Amino acid sequence: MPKIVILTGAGISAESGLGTFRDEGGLWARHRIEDVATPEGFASNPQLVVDFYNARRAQAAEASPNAAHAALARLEAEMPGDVLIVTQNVDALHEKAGSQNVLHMHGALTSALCAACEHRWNAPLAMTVGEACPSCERPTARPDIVWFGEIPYHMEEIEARLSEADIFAAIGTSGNVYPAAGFVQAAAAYGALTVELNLEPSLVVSQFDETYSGLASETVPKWVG
Ligand code: BV8
Repeated sequence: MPKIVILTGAGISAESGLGTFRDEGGLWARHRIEDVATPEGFASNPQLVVDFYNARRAQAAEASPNAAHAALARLEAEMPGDVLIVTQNVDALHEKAGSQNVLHMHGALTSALCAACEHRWNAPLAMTVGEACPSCERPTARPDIVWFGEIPYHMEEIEARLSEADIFAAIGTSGNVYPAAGFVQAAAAYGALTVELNLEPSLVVSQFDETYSGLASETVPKWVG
């Protein structure tokens, strides 16, 4: 059975009603990245950042997976152990669709992190500034999100799985953000077949062997077969 690594981005959740980042009216259109997705932004205005993620957490909690998430869950069920989803998304739509092998390289809205002792716990729907860590009791709770300038999670495992991949697919991502946008180059160097499924060509489309343009809810079920 081929080993498949699938990178997903905000575009796979767009048809579930969750905003993307760089499309018209996307999340970054309403907020400067520096203000809401950097440690400096959190340090200078924690309330703005906590409110930003509380709003997204509430929206994500209400969102349902779409046919693209469902198709990937079916693929994993048909090939147990051979499919890994590496998502840049912080929503839980892959898990809601039934996927079990999911790595959140940019963190997760459902998780809170203690900036002092690195304890993690299930985030309340609405976090507050200066919330106490349930472990060390210091007022150092923050969203468990990888901000710009911070090191993405699971990088060693991701790199190991890319080196073994027979197929690497990128779904719903613009190829703006590294190191995720560099995964296609790594997978190709290891000999994987590389496939992009996106509404429009990404910034790294030229590095893919195959590309399928269109809505993820249509292209992904067709690709999965
Ligand atoms: C790091 C937080 C060091 C959570 C996010 C070169 C090398 C290394 C680093 C850098 C580099 N150059 C610059 C950097 C630094 C920086 C970076 O990449 N900056 C960019 C802006 C230039 N990277 C970092 O800081 C990263 N850390 O590099 O540490 C390091 C490196 C390697 C190893 C060890 C240490 C940390 C980056 C993480 C930042 N956090 N999010 C949150 O708020 O959500 S990034 C943010 O962008 C989200 O996570 C999001 O998922 C991600 C990527 O965006 P996309 O998912 O692609 O979303 P976007 O809107 O851009 O695109 C949507 C796409 O979907 C579009 O193409 C659209 O056409 C398509 N689409 C829309 N609708 C549909 C659709 N497709 C199909 N169907 C549809 N219906």
